[in-house]
Amino acid sequence: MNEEDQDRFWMQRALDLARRGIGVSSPNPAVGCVLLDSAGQVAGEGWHEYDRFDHAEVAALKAAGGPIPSSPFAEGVESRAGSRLRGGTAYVTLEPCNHTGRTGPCTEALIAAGLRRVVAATIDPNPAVAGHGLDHLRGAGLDVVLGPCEAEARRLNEGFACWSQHRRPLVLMKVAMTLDGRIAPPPGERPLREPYWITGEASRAAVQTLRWQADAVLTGVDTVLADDPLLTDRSGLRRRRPLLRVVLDSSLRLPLDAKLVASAHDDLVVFTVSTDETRVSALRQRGVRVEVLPAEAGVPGDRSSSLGWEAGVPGDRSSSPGREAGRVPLGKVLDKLGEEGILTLLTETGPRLNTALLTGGLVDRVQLFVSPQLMGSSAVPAFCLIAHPLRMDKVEVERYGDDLALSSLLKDPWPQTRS
Ligand code: AOF
Ligand code: ZN
Repeated sequence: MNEEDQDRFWMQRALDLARRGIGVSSPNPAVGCVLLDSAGQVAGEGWHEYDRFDHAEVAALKAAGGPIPSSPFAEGVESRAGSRLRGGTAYVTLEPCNHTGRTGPCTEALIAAGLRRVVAATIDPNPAVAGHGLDHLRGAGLDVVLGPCEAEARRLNEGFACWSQHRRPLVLMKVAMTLDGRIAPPPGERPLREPYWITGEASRAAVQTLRWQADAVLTGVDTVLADDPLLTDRSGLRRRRPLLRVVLDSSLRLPLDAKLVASAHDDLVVFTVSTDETRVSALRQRGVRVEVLPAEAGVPGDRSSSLGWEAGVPGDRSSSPGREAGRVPLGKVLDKLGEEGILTLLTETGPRLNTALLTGGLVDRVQLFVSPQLMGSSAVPAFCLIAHPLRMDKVEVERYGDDLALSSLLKDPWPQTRS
């Protein structure tokens, strides 16, 4: 194996370790690290979990040689792990940090261990690091290689890349639809207040995985009225914070007996522009967090009522009071979720909100689950009138039973420059 192949081989191992951090590293990135000694043998492995504080590099150094005092790094590493690692190589899925946050700089720990070479899959998009970690290692005389398995490493931390630069979550729009772009039969031809499944079981299990990977899930009150969803993470996989369930409800139509409300446990937030104190306090009494935002005027492209499928939908705009009060400002919702350390927001909504999010240019990645069936034009569409046609690029295609899943990045959150 030449050196490039070896670098990719060990980086794949580091990526496997990094994946152990999914669900437990946010609001930090999921990072993995493999340390080789000078003979090319694995000396230590580690990954980052937020509650354990240690970054992947420090976790691996500890695995290689026992505990490392957080400060000063040099002493601890030198005495315990240093001899074995001298002349060795570190494989890290993200550029090592060189700043002091909750923990000390990983660059110093690696240098102190006597490593000769550091291979990083990608730069750290955090503006506090962004290339400086690698510069610091080079300055200390280490060989630095950047780029093996970069695409995979970036795919793993898209949410972190978005949030660390813009303090807004990455928006992942999930839609489960028919081949003709429908998400439910015409209103009146299905029982209301229970979910209607378009896709098969395998796709639905994949959606549970998406919820596990996300910090929050967003829906609109229309979807709650139609489906009465629970929106919990039932993947059974480990996570450190409950999935935050977010409902946009401009005029507070969320029924008090909705499953979402009944199951609220510090994990349900409703964003509204309504100042109806009675509704607000009824929800708050049931453990629902209600955030009242200033209203935004109508969203461009949201002119769906002429399409016909809305007749009979609960809360149809023509008959519902409070609609004219304006819309929940989507950008402000994202800012607020960003402040709370939400890195990835999964959306599972209906046509109006899907359209508003797309038209507002707020969607970063789309994931469409397509079921091989046709429902016809009277069924509920996934999208309303879209101002600018959307074309997916570099599509990842997966198959779940008879369904197809198409995933595509609309806006790459990663900085384009390499250090
Ligand atoms: C690494 N290795 O395993 C991780 C890194 O507050 P702190 O000290 O935990 O620092 C958090 C920042 O460190 C985070 O924003 C990101 O830039 C970087 N994460 N860096 O070298 C790791 N998780
Ligand atoms: Zn670090």
